[in-house]
Amino acid sequence: MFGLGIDYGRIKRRVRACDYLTVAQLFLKDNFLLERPLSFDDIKPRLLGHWGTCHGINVAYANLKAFYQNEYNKNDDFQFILGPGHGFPALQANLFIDGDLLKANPKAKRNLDGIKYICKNFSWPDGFPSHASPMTPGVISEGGELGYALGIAYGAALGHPERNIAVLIGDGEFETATALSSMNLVKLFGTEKNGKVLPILHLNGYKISAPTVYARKSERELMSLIRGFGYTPIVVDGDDTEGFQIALEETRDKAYENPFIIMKTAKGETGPEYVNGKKVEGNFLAHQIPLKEAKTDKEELNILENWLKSYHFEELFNETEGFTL
Ligand SMILES: Cc1ncc(C[n+]2csc(CCOP(=O)(O)OP(=O)(O)O)c2C)c(N)n1
Repeated sequence: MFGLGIDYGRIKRRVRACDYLTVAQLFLKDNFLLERPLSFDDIKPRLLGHWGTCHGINVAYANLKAFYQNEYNKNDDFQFILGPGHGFPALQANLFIDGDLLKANPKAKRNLDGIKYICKNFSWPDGFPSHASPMTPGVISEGGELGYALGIAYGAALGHPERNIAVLIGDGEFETATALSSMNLVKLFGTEKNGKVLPILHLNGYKISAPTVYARKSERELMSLIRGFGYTPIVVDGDDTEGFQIALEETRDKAYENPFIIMKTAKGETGPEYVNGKKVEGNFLAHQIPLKEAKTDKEELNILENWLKSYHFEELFNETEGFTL
């Protein structure tokens, strides 16, 4: 399906590849392409990280990347600021797939050795940290302490009319005083001397252990709140790739003054639905590691294997051709 010069299927394939690489970074220390049945020995000894926010990051990044590569916008580029820096493995997957990580790190080759390297070294002493950090190419906001992403985005756009800054804000992060007060910056912007800031609120409904306030508001209430700050809210469903691309197109339309995207996903989407009888996908239990006992519990290991297989990574990468997105 092509429209706006964009291959929607390619965006979806890219999201699948990045989701796979995200889960592989969280869990695997071996058997990265699932060439044999997954065993306890393939699982990292200490499972760290945050899965729940990652699929949404992969969706937002893939859509932005495709939008800025389409034939109308290819002379432009975007800078991505990630509020929930705990979703680092997703950001890393995107930087890896695009070859941006390779520019900063010669070991991150876009082949099986590179996949091994990013997976083994995620959240590892002397390797990559668990959160976005200054060693991550392009990162100017760590996101470990939530709330600053929007303010940093305006700072980066200040005096740089050529910049397009897309900033992903968690709905939990959006409850902080810092994020909310940064919403007022839109009133100080908008001159020709500054770049464009596109906030994308990641409405996945949950923070660490509870629903977010914004998920408990009606869509009408949330949109009115955002309008009240001086933005034009545009709601997109993360699964609707065509809708996402149309929304990005609308952000270019003068009729949409100060566009603000609300991106809806289910927390932990594409991950396990239930573990030990408890709802995980679309619940706060997806926030960190959904299968904590995967190294010792056969049932959890099986769920992990099926989860990884569900992305059909073999259709997206092979050792001879590399990525075939
Ligand atoms: C200022 C601050 N308060 C609390 C935390 C602890 N914390 C880490 S992740 C998280 C939940 C974040 O929720 P959200 O912003 O919605 O991100 P997502 O659900 O996409 O992970 C919280 C509260 C933090 N990192 N920073």
